[in-house]
Amino acid sequence: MSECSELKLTRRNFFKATGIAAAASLSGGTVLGGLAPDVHAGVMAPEWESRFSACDMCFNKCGLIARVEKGRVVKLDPNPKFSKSRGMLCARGNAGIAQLYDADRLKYPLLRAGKRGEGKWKRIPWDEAIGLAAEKMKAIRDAYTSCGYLFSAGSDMQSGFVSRFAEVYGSFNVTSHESLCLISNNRAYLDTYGEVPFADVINSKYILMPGANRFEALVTPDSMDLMTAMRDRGCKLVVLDPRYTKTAALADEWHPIRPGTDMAFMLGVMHVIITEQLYDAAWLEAKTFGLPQLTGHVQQYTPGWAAEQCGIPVQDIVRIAREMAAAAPQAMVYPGRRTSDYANSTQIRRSFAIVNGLLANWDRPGGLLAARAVGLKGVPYDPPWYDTNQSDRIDAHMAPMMFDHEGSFVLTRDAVLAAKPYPVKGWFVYKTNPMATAPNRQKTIAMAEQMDFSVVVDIAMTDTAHMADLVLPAPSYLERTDPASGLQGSSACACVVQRDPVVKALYESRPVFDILKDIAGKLDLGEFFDFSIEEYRQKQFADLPGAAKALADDGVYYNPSKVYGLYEGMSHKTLSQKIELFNQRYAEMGLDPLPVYTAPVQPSHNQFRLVVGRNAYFTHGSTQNNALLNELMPENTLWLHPDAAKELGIADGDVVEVTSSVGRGELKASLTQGILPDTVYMLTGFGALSPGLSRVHGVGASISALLADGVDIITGNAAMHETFVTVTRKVAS
Ligand SMILES: Nc1nc2c(c(=O)[nH]1)N[C@H]1C(S)=C(S)[C@@H](COP(=O)(O)OP(=O)(O)OC[C@H]3O[C@@H](n4cnc5c(=O)[nH]c(N)nc54)[C@H](O)[C@@H]3O)O[C@H]1N2
Ligand SMILES: Nc1nc2c(c(=O)[nH]1)N[C@H]1C(S)=C(S)[C@@H](COP(=O)(O)OP(=O)(O)OC[C@H]3O[C@@H](n4cnc5c(=O)[nH]c(N)nc54)[C@H](O)[C@@H]3O)O[C@H]1N2
Ligand code: SF4
Ligand SMILES: [Mo]
Repeated sequence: MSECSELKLTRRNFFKATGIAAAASLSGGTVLGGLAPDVHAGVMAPEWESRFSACDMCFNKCGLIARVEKGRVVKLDPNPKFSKSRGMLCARGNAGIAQLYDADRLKYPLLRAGKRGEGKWKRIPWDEAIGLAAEKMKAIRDAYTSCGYLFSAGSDMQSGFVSRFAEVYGSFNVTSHESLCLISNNRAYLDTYGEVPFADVINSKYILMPGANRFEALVTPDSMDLMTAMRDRGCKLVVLDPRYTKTAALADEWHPIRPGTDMAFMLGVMHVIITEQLYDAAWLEAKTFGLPQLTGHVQQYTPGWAAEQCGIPVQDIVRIAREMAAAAPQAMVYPGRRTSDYANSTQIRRSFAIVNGLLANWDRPGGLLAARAVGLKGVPYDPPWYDTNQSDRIDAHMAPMMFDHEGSFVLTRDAVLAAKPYPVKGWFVYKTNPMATAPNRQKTIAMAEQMDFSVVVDIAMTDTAHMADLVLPAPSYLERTDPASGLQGSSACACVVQRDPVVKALYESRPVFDILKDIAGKLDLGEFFDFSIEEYRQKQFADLPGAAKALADDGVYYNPSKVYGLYEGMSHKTLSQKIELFNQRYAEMGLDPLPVYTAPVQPSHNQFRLVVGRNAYFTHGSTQNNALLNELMPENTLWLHPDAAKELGIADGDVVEVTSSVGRGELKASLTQGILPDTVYMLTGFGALSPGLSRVHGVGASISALLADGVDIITGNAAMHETFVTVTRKVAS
């Protein structure tokens, strides 16, 4: 085991390192205590307490230690025992305190009092709120069947309870952030390797990173490991991105690739590796399926052809292919994460997966690694059967290879708006904000408007809450008990984290588990929520006898296991039981079994392709309103190349109007050489509709109002980069 053993900080060392004189064990998950010696009085007075938790400012769940003084959190620090984040808490993680104590937080249950979206609310007591939610759920089920209610939950340790509730209530209609995020990537890797891999960044010698921005879009441990690998271990990083991101800035090479042409680049790379026979023939023979077909397929895709498509010089494509092959198997095409890009995203990601196959890096140091057993047990239940119900999800079969439990938010929304094949009239939303994060906000507004009743459980009056009927205040991660969650992260060990309250829940906030439990009770479904989260955790730990103690002592539990060679003697979960360069199932279904290139539609003159992407301060649409983080970037701007700006008579700082086929917005222009001349970019999460987000309401432009709602044709993943806009000057700077 590599990295686990590098973490030598023992509990004893930790106390020494932080100068803590003694440890006191306090109830409720307090693990470390600071006892300040009051020598004058001759007594030991407790001054502060430290409590373990896991950050929730994004999905990475970095282990943290909260310092609590007189019942208030005053500082958040990384938990040095939490190896997955390599002892890091990012800017957003540090700003968790500002989220906890933000004046914009929701405080009480609120019932809509004016027209939808008018912003008029009436404070109601919890029992009335629960009674109303249950009554409406019952009425909607009676009128439209259980599938008449849609459940949307974001990335969270309690989101599983929303799915559980939906299932026992009888609705197949559950969506999450994933179809706005990475399902085309998951599809591509599942259909090549039989599972979704983890990148062993720290041990890699050569990383080609197409369309991933690891130094701003933080993913642990990859972001930190990339820096360590480059700085200390001689790893080369080559970034393909139409924008000059922070990752591009720190890379050995940045190639501003034409948007939508990565598959051409990869096919050119395959052509070089195959025609020059730069691969490990014995390994490929033993582990992969379809090399002969791939060899025939890539003959047409010469590096010269690829260069014309993607705009990267032919000599660079050939050189990069040779360099990667020379570094293999400690070389990779970084799989990436968000793939809400193009109509052929699954096939684009298949081309990444296939190059990795040719590099023979599966299950080997510096390559792509299999998930390891974490050991948490599921807590099974037997949902009731409803005789009168729909037979499937509302978006079933709208794309050929959707994920059953997940569907597609964009396709679900289309089906709800068309009321086909059946009406959906209720919406329960937990910890996701599709008004800001799903493309084509007008359609999300229209969907909200046609609901008979919608409930949003959040910590803030987001745009989705703003358009709801009932808004329920949730406690933040520092105030609640969460079930245990298993985390993976290549060589950073398979581990388990959980959350206990660091401070008492503020205002009248209540966790979604309690809300669902109470509603279930009123719908005669109480037996499915007949436990506490602590009891649930005990069941999760049934096969992990040391977990509860490790979590109490260290804030994290590791389940050591082999890192490499997991597939020795094991077959892949694909039809051939090997890595499928040629996908047999796709062939059977009439889909391209090998990636076939189609050039993306180009923007016409004076049009730009709008691309999305994040920065290190903000999580999607949810931390722009954070008091500390908002100071770092109070508004979004439009990245525009100076040549394009000159033609349009736009100067840096001018207010411009941006118009797409679905909406418009106004924001300031930032002129930069760091973007291709036919491409523009802006950050998500600004231009909020809701006055309850006081710092971003009406500030900057909303990208979700501009993005067109195309989908990846195989999975139904949103395809946000298929949006063209025009830009005109409104007001000079
Ligand atoms: N700070 C921060 N970190 C995060 C998150 C966050 O919101 N904030 N979110 C987390 C989540 S959920 C996810 S999914 C990940 C996302 O992680 P990433 O996918 O790495 O994040 P993005 O910023 O979306 O980066 C995508 C990049 O692709 C570029 N791009 C656009 N079109 C093309 C193209 O055709 N080809 C190529 N090669 N590049 C293109 C964009 O300019 C952008 O820089 O980040 C995670 N980490
Ligand atoms: N334009 C554009 N759109 C995108 C992307 C992009 O790069 N650009 N990326 C896509 C990707 S990769 C993803 S994963 C999705 C993510 O999309 P979403 O899941 O919608 O992500 P967030 O905006 O982070 O929404 C999280 C919500 O949870 C709330 N919240 C935070 N903490 C708590 C809590 O403790 N309890 C409760 N109840 N609520 C809480 C926040 O206020 C916020 O409303 O967005 C996608 N949409
Ligand atoms: S990456 Fe940052 S925001 Fe995300 S969990 Fe870790 S510390 Fe929190
Ligand atoms: Mo994501």
